[in-house]
Amino acid sequence: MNVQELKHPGLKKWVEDAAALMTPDSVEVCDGTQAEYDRMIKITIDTGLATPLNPQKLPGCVLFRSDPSDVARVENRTYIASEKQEDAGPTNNWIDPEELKKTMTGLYRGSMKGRTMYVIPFSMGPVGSDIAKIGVEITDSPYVVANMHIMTRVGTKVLEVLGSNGYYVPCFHSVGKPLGPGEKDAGKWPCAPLDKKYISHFPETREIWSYGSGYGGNALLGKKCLALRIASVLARDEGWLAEHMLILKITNPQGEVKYITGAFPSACGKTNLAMLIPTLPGWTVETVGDDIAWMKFGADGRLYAINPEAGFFGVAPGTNNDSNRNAMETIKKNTIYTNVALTEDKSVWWEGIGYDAPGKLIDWNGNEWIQDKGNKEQKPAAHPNSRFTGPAKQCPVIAKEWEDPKGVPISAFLFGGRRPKTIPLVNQAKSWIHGVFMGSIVGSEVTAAALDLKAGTIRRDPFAMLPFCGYHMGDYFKHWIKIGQSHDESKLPKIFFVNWFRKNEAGKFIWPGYGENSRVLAWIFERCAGTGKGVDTPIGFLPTPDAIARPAGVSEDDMKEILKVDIAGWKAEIADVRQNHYPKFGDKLPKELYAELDAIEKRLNA
Ligand code: TSX
Ligand code: MN
Repeated sequence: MNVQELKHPGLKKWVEDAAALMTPDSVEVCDGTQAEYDRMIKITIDTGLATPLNPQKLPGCVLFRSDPSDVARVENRTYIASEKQEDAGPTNNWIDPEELKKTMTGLYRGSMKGRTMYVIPFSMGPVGSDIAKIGVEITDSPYVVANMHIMTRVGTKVLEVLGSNGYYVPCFHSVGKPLGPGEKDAGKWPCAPLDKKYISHFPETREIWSYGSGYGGNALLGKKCLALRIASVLARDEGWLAEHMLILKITNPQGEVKYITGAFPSACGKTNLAMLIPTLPGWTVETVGDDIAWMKFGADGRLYAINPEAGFFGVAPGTNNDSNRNAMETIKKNTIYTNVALTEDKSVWWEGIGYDAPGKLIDWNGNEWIQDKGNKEQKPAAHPNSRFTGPAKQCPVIAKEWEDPKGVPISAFLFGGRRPKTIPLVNQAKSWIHGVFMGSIVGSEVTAAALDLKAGTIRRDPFAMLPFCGYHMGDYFKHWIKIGQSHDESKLPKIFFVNWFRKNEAGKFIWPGYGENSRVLAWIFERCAGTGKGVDTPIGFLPTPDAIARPAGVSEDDMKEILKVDIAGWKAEIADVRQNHYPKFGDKLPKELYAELDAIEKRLNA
């Protein structure tokens, strides 16, 4: 479709103005068809950016290798350009919006020369759902178009809902690599150097401007930029929740169903939990979403969640048939792989795929790679942040209601992190405000894989939203508190803190995790149903010793250890929150949370 055919005058003008600035060779409006997807993939193969994979083993799959400088989200180049700096808060980068637009307009001038400008109308959430939002992304990357086809709902059906004057979030994206006459990408991933990359959000005008990166959340603007950073602002203003949460459906042996959402910092296995295969007989877990939940109140006073996405953009390394068989099944066809290793028979391999490298590989840099298990220094064949982009509908356990436009009613919120000590296996908040407190102190052990000097320390990531909140985190906490104050608490989800990552003195994991987590989910289900047995403690409700059946390999003493209140550990936790964590948010940290801190401390001292 061409620009002249657009029936929305505002959208047409916005596209024309963008084209005048970015001067692409041509402009195309995406229709969302399979033919369009296939054409995008063909273009990337013809320019040497994509490698088709073995059609017998991985039908409809391709592999991309990005530039080594363009492999992850760039937090230090991500901006919340609110009018006032205090509205972005101390945990976001801020630039005056006028100044930032001036700088970026300069960068966008002529940035699409030699390329096609694609206009992608997309819906976050089922097309036409009351909870869904429409965005339009302008991009010069066919890789982005193809990924957006999988991750969102794209095309003509979205333009139909938009009509001639519907609202959309405008999103600019350019890889920032104009082409000279006759120049081609010729196998080189296009992007701009780090100091020219900008991932910018304008919360008052609800605009997203991205420049210089073609990778993941920097470039697929529906995901972190729209569905979290901009949506969190909309949610604050409109009284709903846009959260970094998985959504799962759990069914007990009697066939009763509950829906649970959960927020976890990165590297805690959120996607694995969303697709978990229960070890508990008779229970089933199905997937509604693995990353983002948008939740609004229904007429019945309950909170209903939709997954705004249509696919999974998951980390490949560590994904295998034991950690996540359902993800492995999902990505066997029609999947885009980025920065994983290529095998001789044109299949894929990554560290932690569950078997040794089958012969000579091409690593994510495009170099020959032969596995040397004796060499601890060997660089990985797949980049640690390599990804698959797979359609959610291909997940064997996708819940039948995953695209229900009214969403699914949520019974419980989970918060969790990697906490080797102190934090018990599961702990239920005593009240909404206590749960908000739990969310506000979420933290996770920094793993060695992050190549971080702070490995072994706890990094706090409240609500797993620190990199994804489009406004001041203190105001975000206040928004959660207000939700509790303005709704019937008996209808709100119950809040739980979970920790699959407790270690013993020898540094070994005590809890087997994965499918065995179904034992914990079952207790949470029963607590929501009013049948689960719990004991009231200073830190919340813990399961009674017999409430969670012990899995094989976990001794009675182990179970006691991970379900007790570690008074000294909690006192240290409280002190750390008071001295090091809450002060980060300045005077916008709600007084209700300090009161909660005081109350827990008092109970621990009693
Ligand atoms: O995803 C994980 N989950 C959630 C699963 C539904 N992981 C992987 C985290 C990195 C992404 C886990 N790792 C989990 C877990 O529950 N638990 C652990 C820790 C662990 C690792 C290995 C073992 C046990 C626990 N293996 C053996 O005991 C043999
Ligand atoms: Mn995420």
